[in-house]
Amino acid sequence: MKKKLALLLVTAMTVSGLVACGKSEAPTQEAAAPAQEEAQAEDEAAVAEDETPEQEEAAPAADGELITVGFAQVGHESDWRAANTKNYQDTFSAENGYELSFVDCDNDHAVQIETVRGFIEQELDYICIAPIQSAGWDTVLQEAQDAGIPVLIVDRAVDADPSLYTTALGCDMIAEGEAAGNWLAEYLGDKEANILVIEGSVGASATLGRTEGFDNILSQHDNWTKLDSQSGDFTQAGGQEVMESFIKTYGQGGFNVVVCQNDNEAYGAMDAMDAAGITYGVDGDVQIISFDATHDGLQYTLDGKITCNVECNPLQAGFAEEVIKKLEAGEAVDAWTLVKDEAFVAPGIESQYAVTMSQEVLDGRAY
Ligand code: GZL
Ligand code: ZN
Repeated sequence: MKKKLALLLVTAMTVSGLVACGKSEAPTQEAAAPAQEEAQAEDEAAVAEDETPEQEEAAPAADGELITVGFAQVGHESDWRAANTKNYQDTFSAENGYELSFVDCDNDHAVQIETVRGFIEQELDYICIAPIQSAGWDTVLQEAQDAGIPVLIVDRAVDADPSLYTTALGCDMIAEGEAAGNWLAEYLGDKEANILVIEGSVGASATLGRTEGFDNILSQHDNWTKLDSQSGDFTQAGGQEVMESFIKTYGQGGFNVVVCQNDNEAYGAMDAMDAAGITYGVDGDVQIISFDATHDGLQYTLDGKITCNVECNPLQAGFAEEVIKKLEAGEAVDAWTLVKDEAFVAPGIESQYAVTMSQEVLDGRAY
């Protein structure tokens, strides 16, 4: 795609919100819902479309060449990330008409900024960024815009003026945190909660949003106490390390809820509690709340080890491709697409906020 054509198209975008359900089958689009403030739509609700971003025939650029797409990925810290990476590599393949420049930025913000600068120097047609942290993006986004390269902010959000990028897509992390809190309130009734939180990577919108959302609910319960929160960096090792230090500090019986901001942290926390002889799960002393609802995370939920697991669907590349196809066709694009989430709970638990796990629910999952 010629640069100046891209620049022309980028400014022709409308703003509206599309909501894609995070279900295991191909996401469908429903009426718009309020999105994360970073990507707040400036316009009325979208006209919900009923088609989903299926894998249609290849999308060769107008001039027949492959469309070049740069993807600055967070890293390889979690199972969720691995599923998200595979989804982008499967979607932006040569047979689909793309040349993907994929860079694993290894959870290093400075590397990610330089990666984007490299994409700009290579004059790629499009740049996708899954931002490791929300802050520090204005300068390089301005450089991409000056170079006439449309930027798609994917998965996580940036704390930057939305006019600096073409579109944003991903989850409402605040809603995910609130879903966890609402379920806990329903589950506990008027019982007290002594809560430990293993947070995600420092400065990531997933961490900031899930923390904010959960705290919105926590503040409504004066018999809930957040004893401590530390970052486990979205990794299993991080989750285990933080849980071990929590156990040293608060000891057996000192806490009854552990919120892990992703499944890999939950696996580490379970290892630490096993080693300390602390029981968890529906028949245990400690209830674990996790996020991501990856396959293994939902297996643990089905097994009653993780009591509540809030989904975040990693299969989002179809929405990024949809934006690129529209830009290639000279169509206006949406300012944001929100991937709606749902939550899951262990068998035997009925909830207005979550789906009760079963083997068929697990078998029906796409990741
Ligand atoms: C959420 C995503 C988070 C996952 C983690 O959209 O950004 O990053 O929850 C991953 O597993 O590390
Ligand atoms: Zn989600």
